[in-house]
Amino acid sequence: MVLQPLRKGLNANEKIFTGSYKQTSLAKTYPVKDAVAVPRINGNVGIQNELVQDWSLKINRIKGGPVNISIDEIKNLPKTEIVFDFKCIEGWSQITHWGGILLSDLLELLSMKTEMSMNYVGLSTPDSQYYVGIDMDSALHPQTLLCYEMNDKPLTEEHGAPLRLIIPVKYGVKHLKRIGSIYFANERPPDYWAERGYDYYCGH
Ligand SMILES: Nc1nc2c(c(=O)[nH]1)N[C@H]1C(S)=C(S)[C@@H](COP(=O)(O)O)O[C@H]1N2
Ligand SMILES: [Mo]
Repeated sequence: MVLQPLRKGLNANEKIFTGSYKQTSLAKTYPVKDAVAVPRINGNVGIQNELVQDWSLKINRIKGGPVNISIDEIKNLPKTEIVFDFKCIEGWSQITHWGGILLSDLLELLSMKTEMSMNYVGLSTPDSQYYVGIDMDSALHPQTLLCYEMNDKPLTEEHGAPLRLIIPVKYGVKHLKRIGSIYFANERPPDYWAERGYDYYCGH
C-alpha cells in the first residue's frame, strides 16, 4: 500500500505540478453519448496468455528498485474519464469512452521526480511481447491515462484488462493493453511497431 497515505498530497501538489511540464495541445473530446457501445478489438500481441491472478503494475524506479502497485491501489486514486476519437494507423477511428487514473498523478504520488525528468517512458506487457516507448511530454500529458474501465464497465481482457494505456495524443499502436511494467530512460525505449517500420512518435 504505497499509495494510500499519499493520496492527500495530490490536490496540494496539483498547482505546482501543472506548471512543471510543457504545455501541450489537447486531443478533442466528445460527449459520452457519442461513444460507440461496442468498440472494435484490434491487436492481441502480448495478451494471448491467461492473465496471472496476482497481477500488479511494476514500476521500475531509477533508484530504489521496482515498486508494485495493485489494481485496488490504482482504483483508489481519483478517476479521470475521457471520450475521444481513437485512431488506428490502419485507417479507422472510433469515439470511445475510458476511465482510469492520470499517469502523471501516479508518478507524482510516487515522488518520481528523477524518473519524470527522463526523456522517455517504456511500457510492456507482462510477457514482454508487446512494448511501446513514449516521449515524456506525452506520458505526462494531461489526457494520458492508465485505464481500468471502458464505457463505465471494467475493462475486458481483449481491450487490455486489468490496466491499459490510453494516450489520446497518439495513434492506437501506442495504447498498450495489459500493462505489466513501466520504466524510464533517456534513450528511446524499444517499440514494437517502430521496429516494424512505423513512425516512433505516432502522434504529436
Ligand atoms: N498488448 C497489446 N496492446 C495493443 C496492441 C497489441 O497488439 N497488443 N495493439 C495496439 C493497436 S494497433 C491498437 S489500434 C489498439 C486497439 O485497442 P482496442 O483493441 O481496445 O480497440 O491497441 C493497441 N495496443
Ligand atoms: Mo492500431
